[in-house]
Amino acid sequence: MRIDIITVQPQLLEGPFSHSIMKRAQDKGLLEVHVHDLRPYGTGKYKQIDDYAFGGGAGMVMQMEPLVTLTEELQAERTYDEIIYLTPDGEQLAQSRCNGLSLRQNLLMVCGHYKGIDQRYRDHFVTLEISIGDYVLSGGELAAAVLVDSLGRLLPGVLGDETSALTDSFQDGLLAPPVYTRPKSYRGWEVPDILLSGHEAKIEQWRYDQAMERTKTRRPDLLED
Ligand code: 6GU
Repeated sequence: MRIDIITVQPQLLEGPFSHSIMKRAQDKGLLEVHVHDLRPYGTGKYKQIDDYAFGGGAGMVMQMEPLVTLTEELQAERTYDEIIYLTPDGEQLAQSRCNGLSLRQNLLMVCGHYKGIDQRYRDHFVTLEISIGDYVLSGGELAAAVLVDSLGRLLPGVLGDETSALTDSFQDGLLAPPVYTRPKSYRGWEVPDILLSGHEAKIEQWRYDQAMERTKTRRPDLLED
């Protein structure tokens, strides 16, 4: 999978993909992330990329020209399966969407800043709008990082068996059950006996029951359909 990201804050996207699992995914050639600074595509002496909103009101709006120039430069090199705009008024990201997107080859992500981007770019270039939750971030970069991470870890070969994405919370529609590691007893706090029993079927049943119980109390909405 190749992911291109358009941003006015490329520094914000330097860290997240340079470590741990995202780094391994790239080292193995399974994931390529290319961050593109929008600023050089700005117009005039000051490389302007934003302007006042028509109709007035506080906040600047990212202009068409720089975004379109960079987008079309990238599109000349490859066809994107989706052009994703990260925005708090987009579709709320869920695991089902991550699973689907992880099967695509080329994704272009566009990070907004200020009051957002000119609606005409959304109308004519963007194919999917994603939010990562009901709260407002100062820009789309951290949301893009979340999306890239959630996709990268689903690519075949990125996670080993021991960290398989199949046992994640949400992957089967339930929250994950509790987990424990050594020591068996810590300050008198004990690991549940069943996990030490060696009885695989009973352990599986216990985990399922725990996952169901957690989901019922914490996220009953997940059980609704
Ligand atoms: Cl994608 N962008 C911004 N700026 N804020 C957000 C968001 C995205 N998702 C949740 N809040």
